[in-house]
Amino acid sequence: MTTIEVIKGDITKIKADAIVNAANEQLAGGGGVDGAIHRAGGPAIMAECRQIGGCPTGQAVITTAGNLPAKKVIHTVGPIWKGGHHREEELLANCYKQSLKLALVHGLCTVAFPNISTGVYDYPKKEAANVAIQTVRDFTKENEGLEKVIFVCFDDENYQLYSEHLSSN
Ligand code: AR6
Repeated sequence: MTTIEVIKGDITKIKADAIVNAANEQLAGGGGVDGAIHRAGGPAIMAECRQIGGCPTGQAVITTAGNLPAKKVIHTVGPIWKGGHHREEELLANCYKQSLKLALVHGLCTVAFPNISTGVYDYPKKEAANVAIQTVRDFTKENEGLEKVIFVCFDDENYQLYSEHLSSN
């Protein structure tokens, strides 16, 4: 059984086997959680991102976590919200699935996610929370080996959405 938890806070402070970054296709760094992870983790993370070169939307890659308390950073690229008819839901679900697959391949048992695509990429928060929770639940039912998945919410709105969803069913 995998425990699924929600907490409010800064993902760079989380001591999980892997934390997930909401990156862009160039793995070029940026604002939001991506900026926070690179700032706190130091240049070793960007050095590996440059070597990898990029990541398509809905896929995931893994690097060192540099100076962070986590062991690894999994970088995934969420979809930019374009109204909902551009495979956004499928692509966002893929982010969660591919990140968890990569964690399992690397023997990482605790994984912390930010609320991918709900910042600059503008995915509606409620819909994104539904996709994230459903996808993680399905994946952890079908795959053994993950001890804990933590949804790390930075803003009150996301924290409330996740708390309500996880406690109601
Ligand atoms: N810890 C946890 N969550 C955070 C943190 C933090 N330290 N900081 C922000 N968030 P965003 P996106 C939340 O914009 O929408 C970047 O420039 C934030 O409240 O970081 O997937 C990349 O380089 C929001 O709920 O990512 C890409 O170009 C969530 O993280 C682009 O933004 C995601 O917001 C990706 O956009």
